[in-house]
Amino acid sequence: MATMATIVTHFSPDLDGLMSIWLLKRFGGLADADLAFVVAGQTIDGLPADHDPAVVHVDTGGGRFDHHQPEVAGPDVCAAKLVWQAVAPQDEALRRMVAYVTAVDNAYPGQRAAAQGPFTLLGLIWGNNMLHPNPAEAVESILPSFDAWYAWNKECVELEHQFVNRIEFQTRWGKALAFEGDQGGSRALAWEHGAIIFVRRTSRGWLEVSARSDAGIDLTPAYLRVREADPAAPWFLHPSKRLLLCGSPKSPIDRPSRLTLRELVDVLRQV
Ligand SMILES: [Mn+2]
Repeated sequence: MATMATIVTHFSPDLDGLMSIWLLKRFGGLADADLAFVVAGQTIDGLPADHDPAVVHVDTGGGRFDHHQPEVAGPDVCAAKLVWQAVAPQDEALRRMVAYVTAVDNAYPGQRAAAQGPFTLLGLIWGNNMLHPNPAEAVESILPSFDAWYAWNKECVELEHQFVNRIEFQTRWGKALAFEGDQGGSRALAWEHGAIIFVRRTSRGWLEVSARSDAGIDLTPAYLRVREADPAAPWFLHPSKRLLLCGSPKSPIDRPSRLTLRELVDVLRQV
């Protein structure tokens, strides 16, 4: 695609249009493209959407990156999906993001609650469009949120690959899962694996033992045992009694516990 390109979408760009623009700018070689806006469904100057390779229409105009034409429309398609298939179809993190956009753009019943919650990407987009009447400013303002969303999804994909190295074991409270790694989403993934106790050691040696919030667990006995096992380490039992920490990104420490993940697992088995 040419460098001096223009990306066209409809006024008040929505999640689908924004995701399409973001994909073209980050993965489609159109980082420096200008932005232009039309009434939804239309094209620049009323010309066919794809007649000029330097003008790329997304989510409007009936071209290759629109899905409102009868021959393309369907519950499993959106503009962002068409763009993704064209620019980066092998990227698993993008596939997940596009799946979400597809669900929202087609108003899948299960997505309505997520879309209307108190703090959602759609809410940010809506408010952002309110704050920036100039749609080009609105787009530039929201695109970094997609960068962050992508970074998070990549981390989740990587985490799932690394999760084959998890340790599952039994405790007095029930199933526990231990994991060595730095990814923030690992605790939620542990709950998905049916654990109610999550144990983690980061690359900096920081340790975490946490209990699922609805499991009614008091980690005080674990706190007493880890203090016996490594008295010199700065163990911290959160007032909720569900979280036992020894260093964390919010509370970084230079001298972590000497316990390895295996040793911590052994301690917890014996609580
Ligand atoms: Mn759309």
